[in-house]
Amino acid sequence: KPFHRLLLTGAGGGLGTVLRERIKPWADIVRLSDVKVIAPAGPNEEVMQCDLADREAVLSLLEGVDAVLHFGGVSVEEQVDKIVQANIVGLHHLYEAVHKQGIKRVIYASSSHVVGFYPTTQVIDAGAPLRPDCIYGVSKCFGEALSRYYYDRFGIETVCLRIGSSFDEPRNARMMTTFLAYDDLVELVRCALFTPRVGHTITFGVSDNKTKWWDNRLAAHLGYVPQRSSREFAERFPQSGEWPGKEDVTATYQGGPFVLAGPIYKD
Ligand code: 15L
Repeated sequence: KPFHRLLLTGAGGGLGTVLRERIKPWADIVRLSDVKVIAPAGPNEEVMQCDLADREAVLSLLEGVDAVLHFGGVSVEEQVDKIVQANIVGLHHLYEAVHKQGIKRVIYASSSHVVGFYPTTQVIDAGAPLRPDCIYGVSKCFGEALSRYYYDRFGIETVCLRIGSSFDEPRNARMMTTFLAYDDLVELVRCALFTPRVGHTITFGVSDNKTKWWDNRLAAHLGYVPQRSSREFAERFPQSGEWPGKEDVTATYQGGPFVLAGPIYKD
Protein backbone atom coordinates (compact mmCIF):
# COMPACT_ATOMS: atom_id res chain seq x y z
CA LYS A 1 0.00 0.00 0.00
CA PRO A 2 1.21 3.57 -0.66
CA PHE A 3 1.70 4.47 3.02
CA HIS A 4 2.80 2.35 5.95
CA ARG A 5 1.02 4.33 8.66
CA LEU A 6 -1.48 7.17 8.17
CA LEU A 7 -2.76 9.19 11.11
CA LEU A 8 -6.36 10.45 11.10
CA THR A 9 -7.12 12.89 13.93
CA GLY A 10 -10.71 13.69 14.85
CA ALA A 11 -11.58 10.15 13.83
CA GLY A 12 -14.79 10.24 15.89
CA GLY A 13 -16.07 13.43 14.27
CA GLY A 14 -18.52 13.79 11.40
CA LEU A 15 -15.88 13.69 8.67
CA GLY A 16 -13.45 11.50 10.60
CA THR A 17 -16.10 8.79 10.75
CA VAL A 18 -16.57 8.98 6.98
CA LEU A 19 -12.83 8.96 6.29
CA ARG A 20 -12.12 6.11 8.71
CA GLU A 21 -14.05 3.77 6.44
CA ARG A 22 -12.69 5.09 3.18
CA ILE A 23 -8.93 5.55 3.64
CA LYS A 24 -8.13 1.93 4.50
CA PRO A 25 -6.80 1.08 1.01
CA TRP A 26 -4.17 3.80 1.29
CA ALA A 27 -2.13 2.45 4.22
CA ASP A 28 -1.03 -0.76 5.92
CA ILE A 29 -2.05 0.77 9.24
CA VAL A 30 -4.43 3.63 9.96
CA ARG A 31 -3.88 5.25 13.35
CA LEU A 32 -7.02 6.94 14.65
CA SER A 33 -7.16 9.56 17.36
CA ASP A 34 -9.85 11.59 19.04
CA VAL A 35 -10.29 13.38 22.35
CA LYS A 36 -13.31 11.22 23.06
CA VAL A 37 -13.70 7.46 23.12
CA ILE A 38 -14.26 6.03 19.65
CA ALA A 39 -15.09 2.59 18.26
CA PRO A 40 -12.27 0.14 19.02
CA ALA A 41 -9.59 -0.65 16.46
CA GLY A 42 -10.56 -3.02 13.67
CA PRO A 43 -8.12 -4.92 11.44
CA ASN A 44 -5.14 -2.74 10.42
CA GLU A 45 -6.26 0.05 12.73
CA GLU A 46 -4.75 1.58 15.87
CA VAL A 47 -6.78 3.76 18.22
CA MET A 48 -5.08 6.32 20.45
CA GLN A 49 -7.18 8.65 22.56
CA CYS A 50 -5.47 12.05 22.54
CA ASP A 51 -6.17 15.60 23.63
CA LEU A 52 -4.37 17.92 21.22
CA ALA A 53 -3.67 20.31 24.11
CA ASP A 54 -1.51 17.61 25.75
CA ARG A 55 1.94 18.13 24.23
CA GLU A 56 3.46 14.84 25.36
CA ALA A 57 0.45 12.88 24.12
CA VAL A 58 0.66 14.55 20.71
CA LEU A 59 4.39 13.82 20.46
CA SER A 60 3.67 10.11 21.09
CA LEU A 61 0.72 10.15 18.71
CA LEU A 62 2.93 11.13 15.79
CA GLU A 63 5.59 8.45 16.35
CA GLY A 64 5.96 6.16 13.36
CA VAL A 65 3.48 8.12 11.23
CA ASP A 66 4.09 8.77 7.51
CA ALA A 67 1.41 11.37 6.76
CA VAL A 68 -1.36 13.12 8.70
CA LEU A 69 -5.01 13.82 7.96
CA HIS A 70 -5.80 16.43 10.59
CA PHE A 71 -9.54 16.53 11.16
CA GLY A 72 -9.31 16.99 14.93
CA GLY A 73 -10.05 20.11 16.95
CA VAL A 74 -13.10 22.28 17.50
CA SER A 75 -15.22 22.44 14.33
CA VAL A 76 -17.80 25.13 15.13
CA GLU A 77 -18.03 28.34 17.13
CA GLU A 78 -17.38 27.44 20.76
CA GLN A 79 -15.95 28.92 23.94
CA VAL A 80 -12.86 30.88 22.97
CA ASP A 81 -10.72 29.00 25.47
CA LYS A 82 -11.65 25.61 23.99
CA ILE A 83 -10.90 26.85 20.49
CA VAL A 84 -7.54 28.22 21.58
CA GLN A 85 -6.54 24.97 23.34
CA ALA A 86 -7.48 22.62 20.51
CA ASN A 87 -7.01 24.66 17.34
CA ILE A 88 -4.11 26.92 18.27
CA VAL A 89 -2.07 25.34 21.11
CA GLY A 90 -3.00 21.85 19.90
CA LEU A 91 -2.20 22.58 16.27
CA HIS A 92 1.20 23.89 17.25
CA HIS A 93 1.81 20.67 19.17
CA LEU A 94 0.85 18.73 16.08
CA TYR A 95 3.26 20.57 13.76
CA GLU A 96 6.04 20.43 16.32
CA ALA A 97 5.60 16.66 16.45
CA VAL A 98 5.33 16.38 12.66
CA HIS A 99 8.64 18.21 12.37
CA LYS A 100 10.31 16.09 15.07
CA GLN A 101 9.22 12.90 13.36
CA GLY A 102 10.33 14.03 9.90
CA ILE A 103 6.81 13.66 8.50
CA LYS A 104 6.56 15.19 5.05
CA ARG A 105 2.89 15.98 4.52
CA VAL A 106 -0.22 17.09 6.39
CA ILE A 107 -3.74 17.41 5.06
CA TYR A 108 -5.34 20.11 7.19
CA ALA A 109 -9.10 20.45 7.53
CA SER A 110 -9.50 24.21 7.29
CA SER A 111 -12.89 25.77 6.71
CA SER A 112 -14.66 28.19 4.42
CA HIS A 113 -15.22 30.24 7.59
CA VAL A 114 -11.75 31.73 7.06
CA VAL A 115 -13.44 33.81 4.35
CA GLY A 116 -17.01 33.82 5.64
CA PHE A 117 -17.31 37.60 5.71
CA TYR A 118 -17.14 37.87 1.94
CA PRO A 119 -20.54 38.68 0.50
CA THR A 120 -22.48 35.96 -1.27
CA THR A 121 -22.44 38.12 -4.39
CA GLN A 122 -18.66 37.74 -4.77
CA VAL A 123 -16.55 34.94 -6.20
CA ILE A 124 -13.13 34.59 -4.55
CA ASP A 125 -10.08 32.40 -4.98
CA ALA A 126 -7.45 31.15 -2.52
CA GLY A 127 -5.47 34.39 -3.01
CA ALA A 128 -8.19 36.58 -1.51
CA PRO A 129 -7.30 38.16 1.86
CA LEU A 130 -8.71 36.28 4.84
CA ARG A 131 -12.04 37.51 6.23
CA PRO A 132 -12.94 35.07 9.03
CA ASP A 133 -16.52 35.23 10.25
CA CYS A 134 -16.08 33.94 13.83
CA ILE A 135 -13.38 33.01 16.35
CA TYR A 136 -13.49 29.44 15.07
CA GLY A 137 -12.75 30.88 11.60
CA VAL A 138 -9.90 32.92 13.07
CA SER A 139 -8.42 29.72 14.54
CA LYS A 140 -8.54 28.12 11.10
CA CYS A 141 -6.68 31.18 9.70
CA PHE A 142 -4.00 30.43 12.30
CA GLY A 143 -3.77 26.89 10.98
CA GLU A 144 -3.30 28.12 7.43
CA ALA A 145 -0.57 30.52 8.60
CA LEU A 146 1.15 27.96 10.83
CA SER A 147 1.25 25.39 8.06
CA ARG A 148 2.59 28.04 5.65
CA TYR A 149 5.38 28.76 8.14
CA TYR A 150 6.27 25.08 8.55
CA TYR A 151 6.49 24.77 4.78
CA ASP A 152 8.63 27.87 4.27
CA ARG A 153 10.89 27.12 7.22
CA PHE A 154 11.11 23.32 7.17
CA GLY A 155 9.66 22.17 3.85
CA ILE A 156 6.76 20.30 5.44
CA GLU A 157 4.01 20.21 2.83
CA THR A 158 0.41 20.96 3.77
CA VAL A 159 -2.77 21.03 1.77
CA CYS A 160 -5.35 23.22 3.52
CA LEU A 161 -8.86 22.09 2.65
CA ARG A 162 -11.30 24.96 3.07
CA ILE A 163 -14.23 22.65 3.52
CA GLY A 164 -17.67 24.09 2.75
CA SER A 165 -20.47 21.98 4.24
CA SER A 166 -19.74 18.27 4.17
CA PHE A 167 -22.78 16.30 5.20
CA ASP A 168 -24.77 13.45 3.67
CA GLU A 169 -26.94 16.09 1.96
CA PRO A 170 -27.42 19.89 2.02
CA ARG A 171 -29.31 20.91 5.17
CA ASN A 172 -30.41 24.42 4.18
CA ALA A 173 -30.48 26.77 1.20
CA ARG A 174 -26.96 28.07 1.84
CA MET A 175 -25.56 24.54 1.68
CA MET A 176 -26.79 24.27 -1.92
CA THR A 177 -23.72 26.45 -2.63
CA THR A 178 -21.32 25.15 0.05
CA PHE A 179 -22.11 21.41 -0.19
CA LEU A 180 -19.24 18.93 -0.35
CA ALA A 181 -20.53 15.39 -0.85
CA TYR A 182 -18.66 12.67 1.06
CA ASP A 183 -17.49 11.04 -2.20
CA ASP A 184 -15.93 14.35 -3.23
CA LEU A 185 -14.40 14.84 0.23
CA VAL A 186 -12.65 11.48 -0.07
CA GLU A 187 -11.50 12.30 -3.60
CA LEU A 188 -10.17 15.69 -2.49
CA VAL A 189 -8.25 14.12 0.40
CA ARG A 190 -6.90 11.48 -2.00
CA CYS A 191 -5.70 14.19 -4.43
CA ALA A 192 -4.15 16.18 -1.57
CA LEU A 193 -2.32 13.12 -0.28
CA PHE A 194 -1.08 11.63 -3.54
CA THR A 195 -0.25 14.61 -5.78
CA PRO A 196 3.57 14.45 -5.94
CA ARG A 197 4.41 18.07 -5.13
CA VAL A 198 1.93 20.30 -3.34
CA GLY A 199 4.15 22.73 -1.41
CA HIS A 200 1.65 24.73 0.60
CA THR A 201 -1.67 24.57 -1.21
CA ILE A 202 -5.01 26.06 -0.24
CA THR A 203 -8.08 24.57 -1.88
CA PHE A 204 -11.81 24.94 -1.43
CA GLY A 205 -13.63 21.74 -0.58
CA VAL A 206 -16.83 21.95 -2.53
CA SER A 207 -18.78 19.76 -4.93
CA ASP A 208 -19.81 20.78 -8.45
CA ASN A 209 -22.73 22.87 -7.22
CA LYS A 210 -24.71 25.18 -9.47
CA THR A 211 -23.98 28.40 -7.56
CA LYS A 212 -20.27 29.00 -6.94
CA TRP A 213 -18.53 31.41 -4.56
CA TRP A 214 -15.09 29.79 -4.80
CA ASP A 215 -12.77 29.59 -7.78
CA ASN A 216 -10.38 26.66 -7.33
CA ARG A 217 -8.03 27.33 -10.24
CA LEU A 218 -5.10 28.13 -7.91
CA ALA A 219 -5.26 24.51 -6.73
CA ALA A 220 -5.65 23.00 -10.22
CA HIS A 221 -2.41 21.03 -9.74
CA LEU A 222 -4.24 18.78 -7.27
CA GLY A 223 -6.33 17.44 -10.14
CA TYR A 224 -9.48 17.41 -8.02
CA VAL A 225 -12.59 17.14 -10.20
CA PRO A 226 -15.80 16.88 -8.15
CA GLN A 227 -18.21 14.22 -9.34
CA ARG A 228 -21.16 15.14 -7.16
CA SER A 229 -23.39 18.22 -6.93
CA SER A 230 -26.04 19.72 -4.68
CA ARG A 231 -28.13 19.71 -7.88
CA GLU A 232 -29.00 16.13 -6.88
CA PHE A 233 -31.04 17.73 -4.09
CA ALA A 234 -32.48 20.63 -6.08
CA GLU A 235 -36.07 19.87 -5.10
CA ARG A 236 -35.14 20.11 -1.40
CA PHE A 237 -34.51 23.89 -1.42
CA PRO A 238 -36.25 25.35 -4.46
CA GLN A 239 -35.98 28.86 -2.97
CA SER A 240 -32.19 28.74 -3.37
CA GLY A 241 -32.75 29.88 -6.96
CA GLU A 242 -33.46 33.34 -5.51
CA TRP A 243 -30.41 33.21 -3.27
CA PRO A 244 -29.52 35.42 -1.47
CA GLY A 245 -32.78 36.40 0.16
CA LYS A 246 -32.66 40.15 0.81
CA GLU A 247 -34.34 40.00 4.19
CA ASP A 248 -32.01 37.43 5.74
CA VAL A 249 -28.72 38.80 7.12
CA THR A 250 -27.23 35.31 7.20
CA ALA A 251 -27.74 35.12 3.42
CA THR A 252 -25.66 38.26 2.90
CA TYR A 253 -22.36 36.62 3.81
CA GLN A 254 -20.77 33.38 2.65
CA GLY A 255 -20.40 32.26 6.27
CA GLY A 256 -24.17 32.22 6.75
CA PRO A 257 -25.27 32.00 10.41
CA PHE A 258 -21.67 31.80 11.67
CA VAL A 259 -21.30 35.57 11.12
CA LEU A 260 -23.77 36.26 13.92
CA ALA A 261 -22.14 34.16 16.64
CA GLY A 262 -19.75 36.59 18.31
CA PRO A 263 -17.08 35.40 20.75
CA ILE A 264 -18.31 33.00 23.45
CA TYR A 265 -16.70 33.22 26.89
CA LYS A 266 -17.09 31.03 29.95
CA ASP A 267 -18.96 33.60 32.06
C1 15L B 1 -17.83 24.37 9.37
O1 15L B 1 -16.70 24.83 9.40
C2 15L B 1 -18.29 23.37 10.38
O2 15L B 1 -17.24 22.53 10.80
C3 15L B 1 -19.43 22.51 9.89
O3 15L B 1 -20.02 21.90 11.01
C4 15L B 1 -20.47 23.28 9.07
O4 15L B 1 -21.27 24.02 9.89
C5 15L B 1 -19.79 24.12 8.01
O5 15L B 1 -18.73 24.87 8.49
C6 15L B 1 -20.75 25.05 7.25
O6 15L B 1 -20.43 26.21 7.01
O7 15L B 1 -21.82 24.58 6.86
